[in-house]
Amino acid sequence: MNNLERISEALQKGEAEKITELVRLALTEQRSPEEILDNGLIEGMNIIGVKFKEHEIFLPEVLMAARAMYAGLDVLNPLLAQTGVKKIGKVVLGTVKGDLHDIGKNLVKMMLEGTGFEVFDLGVDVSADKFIAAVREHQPDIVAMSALLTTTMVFMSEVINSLQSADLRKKVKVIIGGAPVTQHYADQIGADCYSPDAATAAEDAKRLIKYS
Ligand code: B1M
Repeated sequence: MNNLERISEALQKGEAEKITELVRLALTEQRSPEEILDNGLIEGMNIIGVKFKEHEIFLPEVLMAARAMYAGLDVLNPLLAQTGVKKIGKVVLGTVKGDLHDIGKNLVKMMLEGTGFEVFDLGVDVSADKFIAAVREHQPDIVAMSALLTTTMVFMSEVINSLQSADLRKKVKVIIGGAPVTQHYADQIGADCYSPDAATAAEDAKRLIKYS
C-alpha cells in the first residue's frame, strides 16, 4: 500500500492525527499537494460517500471522516493557497441555504485565494438575503455558490432571482458548483458558469473577469 492509499484509508477511519503525519510524509516524498488531495483525501471521502449511501456507515463516521479531511487540508492549505499573490478580483462565496456541507466550498476558497482573488466567505446555510447584503457591502466581481444536496441546489436559483430583483445581476458573474450541480442546471437557472471542481472554479473565475 502506498502513502496515498494509506491517507485514503486513514480518512475513512477518521484518524485525524495519522492523516496529518501521512500528508507530511507524502510531501517529503515529493508528491504534489494536488495529487495528495485528489488521490488521497478526496478519494477516501468518495468511498465514505458510497458507504454512507449504502448504509454501511452512519453520520458519526462521516463526521469523523470530515474532521480527518480538515486535518489533511490544514497541512495542504498554505501550499495550495500561496499567500502574497497580487489581488485580481473579489468573490463572495457561500454554501446555500439549508446546506451545511463546506469541505468543497472551502477548497474552492483556497484555490481562488491561490489564484489571487480576495474571498469573502459567508460560510454555510447562507440565505439569498445574506448573499445580497454581502454583494452590496463588498461589491464583488463574482458570486460563487456551493450546494451538495439535491434539496438545496434550488436555492441557487433563488439567489440569482434576488440579484435580479435587487438590480445587481449585471454587476456580478455567478459561478455554481457541488456534487449534484450540472452544466444543464447552470443554464436552466441563468448562472454564468458551472465548475466541476475547485481548481476549475479558480480558472473559470479568472476567465470570467477576463484576467490573463
Ligand atoms: Co452529507 N450528503 N449529508 N454530510 N455528505 C452527501 C452530499 C450525500 C451525497 C451522501 C450520500 O448519500 N451518498 C447525500 C446527499 C444526497 C443528495 O441530496 N443527492 C448527503 C446527505 C443525505 C446528508 C444529510 C441529509 C444526512 C442526514 O442528516 N440524514 C445531512 C445534511 C446536512 C445539511 O447539509 N443540512 C448530511 C450531513 C453531512 C455531514 C455534516 C455529516 C458531512 C459534512 C461535513 C462538512 O462538510 N463539514 C457530510 C459529508 C462529509 C458528505 C459526503 C460523504 C462527502 C462530501 C464532501 O465533503 N466531499 C457526501 C458524499 C459525496 O459527496 N461523495 C455527502 C469532498 C468534497 C471535496 O467534495 O463537496 O463534492 P465536494 O466538492 C467538490 C465538487 O463538488 C466541487 O469542488 C470539490 C472538488 O474540488 N465543488 C464546487 C463544490 N462546491 C463547489 C462550488 C463551485 C465549484 C465547484 O463554485 C462555486
